Amino acid sequence: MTRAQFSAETSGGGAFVRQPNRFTGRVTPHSTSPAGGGPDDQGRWPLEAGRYRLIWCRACPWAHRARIVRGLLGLDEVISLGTVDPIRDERGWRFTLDPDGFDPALGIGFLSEAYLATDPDYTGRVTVPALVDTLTGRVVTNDYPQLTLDLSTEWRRLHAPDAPDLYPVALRPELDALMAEIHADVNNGVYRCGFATSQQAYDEAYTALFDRLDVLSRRLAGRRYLMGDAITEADVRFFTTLVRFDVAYHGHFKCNRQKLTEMPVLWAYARDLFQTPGFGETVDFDQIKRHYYATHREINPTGVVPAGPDTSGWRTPHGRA
Ligand SMILES: N[C@@H](CCC(=O)N[C@@H](CS)C(=O)NCC(=O)O)C(=O)O
Repeated sequence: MTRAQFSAETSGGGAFVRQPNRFTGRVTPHSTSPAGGGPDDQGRWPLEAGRYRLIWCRACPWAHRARIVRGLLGLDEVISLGTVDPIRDERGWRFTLDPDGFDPALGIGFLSEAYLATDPDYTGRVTVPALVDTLTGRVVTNDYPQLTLDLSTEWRRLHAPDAPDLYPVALRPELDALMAEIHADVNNGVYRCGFATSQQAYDEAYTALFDRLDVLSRRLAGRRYLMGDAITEADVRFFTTLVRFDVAYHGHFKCNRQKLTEMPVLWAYARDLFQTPGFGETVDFDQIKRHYYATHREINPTGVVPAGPDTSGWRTPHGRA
């Protein structure tokens, strides 16, 4: 019998079906709770600078997008950052990068402590990103797609004066549809390739992935960013998968029709973003490789981490304008 990386999230046909997000609180200026209060009766937490903490892992694409959006919007001083080790042990994400092994703001050694403090019966995977309330230690949300959209919209009052509009109202219908396609075929598509336990499930995911990359490559041949002249949330979401493509997905997840470096438009587009303030400095290729190759033991039982590829090309001129 084939063993799945996450058996509770694998269908009878061998396809990877991602678990739903358990915590879906929202931080919003529309909360009726006072400052320092908990969520109101609609699950809305009060908007406050310095209160909430974003827990991320440098290796994780879903957490990485929150880290980038936070930076682009100038929320670095407003939402603090806790970073977990890319290697989990049997107790999950741990704060072993902090000097004494505890997150200094939350006082916990494992992210699971915050999940269980919020829901003692929680049995799903403990995931990053998570936005945690530093006053109570409770998880506000691990709903990664809503989290970044909320940073753009609900947190606007606390943005830097020159913050970009990553989710412009006029573009939302097209942007939402585009992001749904990118999620299904690319962001989650690489996981559907890597975690498939049947040939058919893998073949379907692989075909959808590269068909979508071909469509996006044609789109980006005629425009600098996915929605035109300005960076939007869609670019952030696409970037976090592209930047992991050659170091992790091409080999580890068998997404190997081409490497990113062999897809000229997408490679130049990804380099353009990488060299934009707020993107490249958040990327840690070493942690990305160690996380994927060393923790998914069902698909890489030895845990050996490859030495390559050479990533020096990311800083070479991209030629896009
Ligand atoms: N919250 C989502 C996406 C976030 C996610 O999968 N994050 C990964 C890291 S890239 C994680 O935290 N995994 C924990 C685990 O696999 O136990 C989910 O539950 O699938």
